[in-house]
Formats: sequence, structure tokens, C-alpha cells
Amino acid sequence: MTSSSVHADAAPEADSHAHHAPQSFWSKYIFSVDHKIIGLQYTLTGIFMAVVGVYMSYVFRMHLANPAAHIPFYGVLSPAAYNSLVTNHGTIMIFWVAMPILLAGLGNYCIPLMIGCDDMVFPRVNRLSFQVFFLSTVLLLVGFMAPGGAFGGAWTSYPPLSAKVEYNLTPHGNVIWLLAVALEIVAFLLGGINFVTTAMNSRAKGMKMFDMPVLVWMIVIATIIFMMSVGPLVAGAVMLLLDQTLGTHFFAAQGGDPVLWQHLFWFFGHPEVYVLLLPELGVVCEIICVFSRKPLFGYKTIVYTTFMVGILSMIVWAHHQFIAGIDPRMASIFSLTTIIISIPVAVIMFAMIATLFKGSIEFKVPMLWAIGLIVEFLLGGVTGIYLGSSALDVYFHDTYFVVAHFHYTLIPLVAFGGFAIFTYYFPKVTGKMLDERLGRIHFWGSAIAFNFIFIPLFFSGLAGEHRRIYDYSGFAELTTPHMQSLRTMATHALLVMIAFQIPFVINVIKSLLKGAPAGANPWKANTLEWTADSPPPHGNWAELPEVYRGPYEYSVPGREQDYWPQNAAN
Ligand code: HEM
Ligand SMILES: [Cu+2]
Repeated sequence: MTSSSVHADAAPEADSHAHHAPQSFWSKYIFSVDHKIIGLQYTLTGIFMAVVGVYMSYVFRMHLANPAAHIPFYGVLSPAAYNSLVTNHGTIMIFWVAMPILLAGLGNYCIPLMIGCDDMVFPRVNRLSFQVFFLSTVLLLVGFMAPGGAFGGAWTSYPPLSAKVEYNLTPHGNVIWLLAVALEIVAFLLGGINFVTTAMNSRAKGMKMFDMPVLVWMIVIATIIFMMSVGPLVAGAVMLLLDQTLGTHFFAAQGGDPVLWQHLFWFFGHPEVYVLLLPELGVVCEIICVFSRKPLFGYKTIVYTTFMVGILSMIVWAHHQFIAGIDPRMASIFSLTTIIISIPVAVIMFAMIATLFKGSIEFKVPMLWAIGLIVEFLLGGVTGIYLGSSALDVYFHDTYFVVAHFHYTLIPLVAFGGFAIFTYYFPKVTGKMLDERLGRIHFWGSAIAFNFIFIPLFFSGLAGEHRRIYDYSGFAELTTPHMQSLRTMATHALLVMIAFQIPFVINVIKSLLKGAPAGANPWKANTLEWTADSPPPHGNWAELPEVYRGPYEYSVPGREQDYWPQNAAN
């Protein structure tokens, strides 16, 4: 293992950072090859798209609470616009919010800093990955200006609806949507190459594989799952593009099979949720050790179990096809694998909870979000057990119970996890501390409101309310006052959750302008990123660190300080 300044795609003489420190605004911020800047570019684009995605949910939730009424800051929502808002809300939240913030942004900013090297192995490929991602973002949004409007065939893009213009009525939107998603996938493949090669080849002197922080393991395993599951989807996307543009029949009844797309999509789609879950479990592990001053319980068990999750995540996908006419014997097998995968996830959750046991816990804001994620995600996960049973899914499939279930897993990851990352690393990225009081108001307001958005939707789903329906007036049992009150409660809770983002925005602006200086290690943590300056300079350290121990030596008996940084010689 060489000490760690290897840049395969940079000219050799440019290796010592003093030489190619970026000079102009353009080379420093727009065309940067610095992993930290690229990480922030992904994160800021993701935050912008989160605003777009939440705005879309605001519009269609307002419509559902008050059908056909004028919606403030939008107007009256038409059926076609409803379909394209729901479709692009889902697409954006998964591909343009969760992926750039939880994987690309976090991975780019943290991996080199956590393993003690100056940058990714392929900095220029890294820059290209963001440029392709940015292009895919612009392309997706251009779809809204296309004649006929943006694609409205659902984020799962099932044919024949997605393949035939006479069905989806968006002649250009459907092709633009497909190309944007395909480009986004290319961007993450390019980025993923860097994550795996850098973690494997650029660790600091003395850092063995099992000295790496769990967050790095989680991001590397998530990247491998992504790379292993995305191939069939890319092939499927090419076939769908041919069906859309050249009228081929890959997914049409004449000689093709629409259910084939469902398998290709979910062979990627389900592992994708673990691609989003694992980095968040990594962040939570880091935060709970720091704020309970305890070593991580079962470090190696967590790493091995995560590999298990990775393998099992590849063999559960057909639980999305329980009612698509697949052989019931196959459905039983996928019911079994779906139930089994909850075991390793539970093992990791229990190990995290065991870490807290007898800890001297400090409920700082990052810790509140981390604990909130564990609680809310567990609630969401448990409701998945019902849906994993092929018999029960006959009733639940495509109802709001499903919508509530996956939001109870995805929002804890994206929102609770996203804010945990933001509040934990804000001091490192900016050199300033956030205001704790405003942080607490933001946390409690958002966390409570979140539950009141989706709890009513479990009940409306139980009562048979289907998803993706613009107008319920045709279904007498769905327009009772009770059902309408559930819809209204969900929408009002969303408005409350949006309102509680105001203290967060005030906190960020106030702290950027006059927050207390953070120093290198405000949380007294052990991992290497907290040994670099805040913010870290280009190249991260003047002298690359050397590692003498694992990342979680907290409250070691006999030591005066309750933390022991990995690079402290003694
Ligand atoms: C404040 C936050 C959010 C609210 C209020 C919200 C609300 C909703 C609602 C009500 C639907 C169903 C619409 C329908 O079927 O008619 C929906 C669909 C969806 N949401 Fe969200 N959502 C939020 C955040 C998220 C996040 C963070 C993600 C993922 C990371 C996400 C992913 C999805 C997906 C994939 C769909 C399915 C879209 C489709 O049917 O094509 N949502 N959302
Ligand atoms: Cu699934």
C-alpha cells in the first residue's frame, strides 16, 4: 500500500498540490477537480432539486386536499400536469436528490478526507462525472418546456404507457425523460469508479481495511451494488427508447413483453433503495459514536452484514411484480427473500442501538437527526413486511399504503439523513458552527410534521385509496368525509413541515455570516477528516497523516481524553 498521493489521470509533475492549486474562479469552483468542490457541487444541485421535488409534492397534495381549486404559487392543476408532477417528483427525489446528496456529494467530500489522502485517484474523471450529471439535470428540466409537456407515465416508466405516444401523450417528454435518466446513470458510474479505486488504493500509511471508518465501507458497498444492478436497466432503457422512437416491440404485446421491463427496472430499482440506505447507516454510525463517546458496537459484524445486505438486495426485486401475473411459486420465493433481507438490516440497526447503551449521550442536533432516522426508518421498514407477503400485496399493491411505506423509509434517509450530514459536516465545510436552538426547532417541527403527512396515508391506503389518481370523485367509497379529512390532514402537515424549514434557512444564513468559529475538531471526533483544517485546503493536508489505530477509540480506559484520533502518535 503506497502512501496516498496517486493521481492516475494527472500529469506526473503536477502531483504536489502547491503546483496545481486552482487560481481563477472558474478553475476553482466551476471546472474544479478537487473532490471537496465536486462533492459540494453535487450536494448543492441535490438541494436545489429537493426544493423542486417538494414544490411538486406541495402542488399535487394541495390539489388532493382541494380538488380543482386554485393552488397558491401554481394555479389550477390539470390531469396531465398531475401525472407529470407525480412522475417527476418521484424521479427527481430518487435520482436528483437522494443520489447526489447521499452518495455522490457525501462520498466525494468524505472519502479522501476519511482515508487520509489528498484527492480521488481520477480527479478529471470525477469532474466529468459531475458535468454529465449537471447536463442530465438540465435535460430533465428542459422536458417541462417540451411541446406536449413533461413525461407523465410514472417514475417506473412501465410500457406500454411509456412506450406509446398515443397512450402517454407526451411525444417529446417521454424520450427526454429517458435520456436524462440514462445520462444520470452514466454520471454515477463514472463517480463510482473513483469511490472504489480510491478507497482501495489511497489509504493513509498505516490504515488497514478494517481501520477505515464504516461510512467509507458503506459508500463503497453501495457503489458496488449500484454498478452490479444498473446494467439490465441501461439495456432496458435502450430497448424502450427504440420502442418509443422506432416502433420496435421489445415491450409491446406483439412478440415482446411489457413485464420484462418491470423485471429490468426493479432488478435495479430495489437494490437502489439500499444504495441510498447504506451511506445513511454509515453516517448514523459515525454520529452516534461521536455523540455517545462510545466505540461502535460490532464494527466487523456491521461490515460483513452489509455485504450480506448487498447480496440479498439483488434477489428481492420481483416483490414488485406480485400482481403482474408472475408464477405464484416464484412469488413465494421472492416473498421469502424479501422477509429475509430485513434480518441483516435489523442486525445493523441493533448494533447501532447497542452502541448507545451506557454511552454519555449528548443530544446535539446531528445526533437528534441520527436517532430520528433510526426510529422513523424502523417504522417504515416494519410496514414493508406486510407488502413483502405476496398474499397481502394482492390487496395493498398500488394503494396509498405503499406510498406511505416507501416515504416512511425514503424520507428518513433523504431528509433526516440529509440534515444529519448537513449539521454534522457544516463546521468542517464552512469553519463555522450552526445555532443549536434554531437547529432543535427545525428538527422537532420537521420530524413531528413528517409523521402527520404519512400516517393518514397508511389509513387511506388501508381503506383502498389508490395512488396516481387525479380525481377520486368517481369512487364513492373514496370521497367520504372521513377519506377527505385524511387527505386534508396529510396536506396540512406538509405545509407545516415546509414552514419549519424557515428556521433552518435562517440558521444557515446567520451562521455563514457570523457563526462561532468551528476549529478543526469541534465534535472531538477520531476520524481523519477532523484532523484537517475547517474548511480543508486544496490537497487537504500539508503533510498526509499516518494512522496508528481504528476510528472508534472513544472512552478508552486509562486515557485522560475520551477520544483518540487515528493519527495521534500516542
Ligand atoms: C415532503 C416530502 C414529500 C411528500 C409530501 C411526498 C408526497 C408524495 C405523494 C403524495 C406521492 C403519491 C402521489 C400519487 O400517487 O398520486 C408521492 C409519490 C412519490 N414520491 Fe414522494 N413525497 C415527498 C418526498 C419524497 C422523497 C424524499 C422521495 C424519495 C427519495 C419521494 C419519492 C416518491 C416516489 C418515487 C413517488 C412515486 C411517483 C410515481 O408514482 O411515479 N418522495 N410523493
Ligand atoms: Cu422493492
